[in-house]
Amino acid sequence: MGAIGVALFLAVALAATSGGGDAVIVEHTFVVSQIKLRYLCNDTLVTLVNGQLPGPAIEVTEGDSLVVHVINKSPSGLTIHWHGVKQQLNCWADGAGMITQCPIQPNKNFTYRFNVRGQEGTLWWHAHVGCLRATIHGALLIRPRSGPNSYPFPRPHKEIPIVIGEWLGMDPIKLETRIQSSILSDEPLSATINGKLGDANNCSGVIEDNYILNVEQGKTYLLRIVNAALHSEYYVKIAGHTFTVVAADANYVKPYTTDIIAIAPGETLDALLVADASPGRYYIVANSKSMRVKTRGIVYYNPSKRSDDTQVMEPDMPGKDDAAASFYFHGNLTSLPHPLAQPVPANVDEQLFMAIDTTHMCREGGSVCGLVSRMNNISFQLPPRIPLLKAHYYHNVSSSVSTLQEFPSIIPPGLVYNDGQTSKATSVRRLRYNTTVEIVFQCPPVMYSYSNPMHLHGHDFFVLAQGHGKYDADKDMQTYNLVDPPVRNTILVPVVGWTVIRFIASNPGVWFLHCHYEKHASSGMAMAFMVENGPTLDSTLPPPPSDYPSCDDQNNGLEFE
Ligand SMILES: *[C@@H]1O[C@H](CO)[C@@H](O)[C@H](O)[C@H]1NC(C)=O
Ligand SMILES: *[C@@H]1O[C@H](CO)[C@@H](O)[C@H](O)[C@H]1NC(C)=O
Ligand SMILES: *[C@@H]1O[C@H](CO)[C@@H](O)[C@H](O)[C@H]1NC(C)=O
Ligand SMILES: *[C@@H]1O[C@H](CO)[C@@H](O)[C@H](O)[C@H]1NC(C)=O
Ligand SMILES: *[C@@H]1O[C@H](CO)[C@@H](O)[C@H](O)[C@H]1NC(C)=O
Ligand SMILES: *[C@@H]1O[C@H](CO)[C@@H](O)[C@H](O)[C@H]1NC(C)=O
Ligand SMILES: *[C@@H]1O[C@H](CO)[C@@H](O)[C@H](O)[C@H]1NC(C)=O
Ligand SMILES: [Cu+2]
Repeated sequence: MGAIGVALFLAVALAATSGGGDAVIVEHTFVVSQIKLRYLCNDTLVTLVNGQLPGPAIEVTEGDSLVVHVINKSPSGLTIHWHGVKQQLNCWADGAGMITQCPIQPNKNFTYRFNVRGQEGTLWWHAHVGCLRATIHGALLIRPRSGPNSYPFPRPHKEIPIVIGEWLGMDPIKLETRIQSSILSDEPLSATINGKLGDANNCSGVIEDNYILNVEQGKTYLLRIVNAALHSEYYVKIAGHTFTVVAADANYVKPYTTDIIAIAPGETLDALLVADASPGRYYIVANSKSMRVKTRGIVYYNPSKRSDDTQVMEPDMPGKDDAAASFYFHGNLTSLPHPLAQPVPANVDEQLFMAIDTTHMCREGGSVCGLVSRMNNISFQLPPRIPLLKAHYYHNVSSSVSTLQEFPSIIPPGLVYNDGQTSKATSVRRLRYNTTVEIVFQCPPVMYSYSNPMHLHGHDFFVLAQGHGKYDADKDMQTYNLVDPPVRNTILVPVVGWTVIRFIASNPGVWFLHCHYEKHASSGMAMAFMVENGPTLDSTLPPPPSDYPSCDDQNNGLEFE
């Protein structure tokens, strides 16, 4: 741990003292093991990194290199995905199970090595095998190289990670089996803020701990908010306060002041909180948009002088299934001009229409039922033996991935959703290097539809427009924001609606595109882009690292057929 401490100290010291400095190597060791946690009067065995929930927050300065040693002492195979990190020419370190690598098997190690370049703000890391990310996740904070005075907003007094999670009351490994065998009614027992359930939960008279945020009156705090939950979008409010959102998915946005934050699984937000209310106690509440679960913590003013008998102020929350606040929240974000920002590509090389849906289906006369999710009528299946990236690198995808299918570019209008047969396949789409891709995501334009947080690995994208109902090119193209669209890696496609994104496929490798609701992803709402090499050495994917996990000894961790 000594070396880790020194590396962290150096990174922080450089940022704080000089307005600038050299990139350093930030090193961490993640020991993954099963630990019993006691919540709601029950000891529950869960898989954790370094015994922590959430796992350790990683702090770097833009341009630093990260070295993370993962030592797997748990009984399941796993990978760690660095959610939102672009991994330019480094797809091998993306950590998507069976897409970029085989899981790190029990009693094996693997070291992730990557740079964090051209990105500032909040990202996160999580396991990317089955449901393990329910308890294996943490924040990744990226500060500007030229110091905290170069934030494009007033320098905050403190920076506070706020990780929203869900307490399932069981090991996520068990949950996975339950999803596969279509026990779909499982809801989390509670939501969590930084691992705390909060005082709205109790069992046998024992009240759960609150997450406590101590503030000094008049000071400004930068909340670095991550939705690490498996199942739901959350609304976040603090009684008596507003937020100023300044970044989303590690891209700056024009300051947007709001009393409510909407954050879907996979999304991250940076928001300023000014402690400008009268001294007292205020609940910070995170409510699921679609389920009954919630959690709350407390914002304490001047805690040294606090008297605990003051009433805690509560915010008014939107009702269950209120989708409007989320639609408007997402629609109100615009990008901020900044040296790290890229121009919006004006011309599109390839336009893809992606119909995303999920349905409960029974086979064999109703005896086998389960959730089936699809993109353009194909339910994604992970390759069973060889990770796609490895097959791609050695140019033998078609011979080594028997479940392969080309992802269809367009679905005939009117034929988007059906309750009949669905093919299961490893659907991939090849893209020539530097192709500008535009995607229209369409959720079912029918009642009982779901929103879907779609996440693309290895690239950020411009969010050009969103709308309700069925996408209509003639009409809806007029609404594209080509001036200051927000740049993200995850976007919530609204319920009964659509979203249009655009990106340049400038990173050779295999990049997963999937819904960040666990039930949707594990039942097939996914596909992968295979981005070819460019003409030069600096547009060519290098060979795999020497300790790239082997798949030969694979024995568990991946239940997908
Ligand atoms: C504790 O776990 C047991 C067994 O899983 C379950 O029956 C019980 O309802 C749980 N109690 C609480 C308070 O969650
Ligand atoms: C994994 O890391 C641990 C701790 O650093 C070390 O003792 C062990 O030898 C490593 N195992 C392998 C297979 O590299
Ligand atoms: C415990 O929870 C129940 C159900 O949510 C609630 O009615 C009760 O008031 C709570 N008790 C305490 C002491 O908070
Ligand atoms: C921004 O939010 C307001 C309500 O808070 C809403 O009326 C407006 O339509 C939103 N703008 C967009 C572009 O979604
Ligand atoms: C794929 O290519 C690699 C490297 O050339 C080779 O070792 C492997 O046997 C090939 N697999 C198949 C199924 O062709
Ligand atoms: C969806 O795929 C199934 C199985 O391949 C096929 O039978 C069906 O016609 C397809 N439906 C549409 C709308 O394309
Ligand atoms: C890729 O696109 C970038 C910017 O659009 C351009 O500078 C570069 O030359 C292109 N590379 C190739 C190989 O086309
Ligand atoms: Cu989904």
